[in-house]
Amino acid sequence: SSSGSVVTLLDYGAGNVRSLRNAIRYLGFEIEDVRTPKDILNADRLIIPGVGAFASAMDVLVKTGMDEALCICLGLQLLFEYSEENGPVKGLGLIPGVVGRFNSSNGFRTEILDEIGDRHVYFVHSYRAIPSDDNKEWVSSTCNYGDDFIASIRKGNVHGVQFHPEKSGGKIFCAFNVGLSVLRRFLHPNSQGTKSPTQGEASKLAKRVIACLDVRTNDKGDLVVTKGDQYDVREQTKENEVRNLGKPVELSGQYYKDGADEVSFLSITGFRDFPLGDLPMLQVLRHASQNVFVPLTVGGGIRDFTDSNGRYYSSLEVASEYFRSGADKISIGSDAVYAAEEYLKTKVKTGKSSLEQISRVYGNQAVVVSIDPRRVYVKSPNDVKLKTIQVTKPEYLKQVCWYKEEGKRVNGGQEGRPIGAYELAKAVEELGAGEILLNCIDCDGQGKGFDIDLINLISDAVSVPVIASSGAGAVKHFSEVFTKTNASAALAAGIFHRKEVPIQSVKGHLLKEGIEVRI
Ligand code: 1PR
Repeated sequence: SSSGSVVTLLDYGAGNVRSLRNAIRYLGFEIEDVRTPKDILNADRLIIPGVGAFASAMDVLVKTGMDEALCICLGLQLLFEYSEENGPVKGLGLIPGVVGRFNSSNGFRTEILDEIGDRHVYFVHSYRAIPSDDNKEWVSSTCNYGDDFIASIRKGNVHGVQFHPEKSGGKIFCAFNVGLSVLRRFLHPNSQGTKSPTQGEASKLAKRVIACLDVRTNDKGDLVVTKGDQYDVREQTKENEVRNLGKPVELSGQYYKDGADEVSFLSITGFRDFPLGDLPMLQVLRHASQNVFVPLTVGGGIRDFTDSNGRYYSSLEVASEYFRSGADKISIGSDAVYAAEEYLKTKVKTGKSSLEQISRVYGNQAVVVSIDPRRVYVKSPNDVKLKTIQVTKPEYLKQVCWYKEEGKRVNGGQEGRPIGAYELAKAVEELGAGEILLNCIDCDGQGKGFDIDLINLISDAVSVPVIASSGAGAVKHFSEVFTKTNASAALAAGIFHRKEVPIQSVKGHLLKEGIEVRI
């Protein structure tokens, strides 16, 4: 190979680097992995992915001696002096400033961003670096999320972006892919691109539309996308077969082309036996990540396992295998319920739950907790110790209910737990969840709209982003959830699988209603 088409990649073993590799190859480059610090010094173009958690990344860089090589040539956050994430942890110290936790965009002045214009890029991070007098010569763009944070840096031939170029996919096959343009401009510094006329306009954080694929094996042993009514996925026929709505890889590719901001795969039988034995699901991720350049989340069965030979696998190993196979985020259901129950009982964070461990190594932003509540009506708020609400839905007006967690699966059935969605959400946030996927069993598959009461209850209680899920049946349900609640994303399954409402129509409708979305 001529060195002109080679990119050197420093893969320090955290997060989803597979998608970045796919994107670089897609742009026609070959990848050489850094094996020794020398490879860094010899590199023409070096890419350091920024995925994962600060402390674990620095740990690897220091142990392998890469940190010193990196200080000579040069993920954005690692370049700063310190991070508060699991810390303070010392960074590479190239840029003055500290990376802290969070409590859209303007003024670009770096040419790798020249083609972005007013389009959206994809940020997924719980910590951020703040612009200051000390680092202003580095800062090339900032964004606002509560306060101003650094979106990109640039000095000489060093570029850093806080967002994920490989995941900021516009429509790759037809129009323009924002994220790939950033990567391309870094890799070919002199490439010409058309400048967008509307550069530099401030924009808000866009609301996300997420397509969800509930995946399981059917009775013939094939992995299929299925969909339940209030979580019952079997057809109401004599055969009682598992409803089959298509193939996971094909459908995820379709949803990406249709403009989904993210795609989630939930393995709903939770790999009853052994998740790493569930190779088809890992294959699904590997194949999907070749063509889908928006974030992929995978959930189901993330917990500690002992296989039939007595070998123990930690939930962290299970999650790592998903990240290596192309997942950007993992989603935990049942195991997070256990962890929250234990935490509420003892008030002690052991650091040992899957939720705590995975968020420590891969960062909070990579860990979603899926909550699966069902309404329980009571006569008065005094009847339960848990948080109750007055229902505002016309058919149940003024009744009092609480939301019982039912996602916990035992022998394939559902077992309710004596914990409310509200208490669960607050506990998992403290334990490290970076995002909450809020389902509602009553609304699932009903097409009558999201449970606005529930979504308000939870999104007002936590400061992490909440994904509203269950019940979408028409475009108006999406604008309703975004105008009446603080949800930052809305997820749907059935209407997309049955092709009743294409994702483009949802986005078109939201735009018309004045709601910011990525087009
Ligand atoms: O407990 O960590 O093994 O994770 C299991 C995961 O599987 C959880 O995320 C749980 O939500 C999910 N799950 C378990 N059983 C079912 C089921 O359907 N029988 N599916 C299930 C969850 C619900 C949503 C659905 C929305 C939107 N699926 O994801 O996609 O309700 O549907 P709609 O737009 O058609 O209304 P663990």
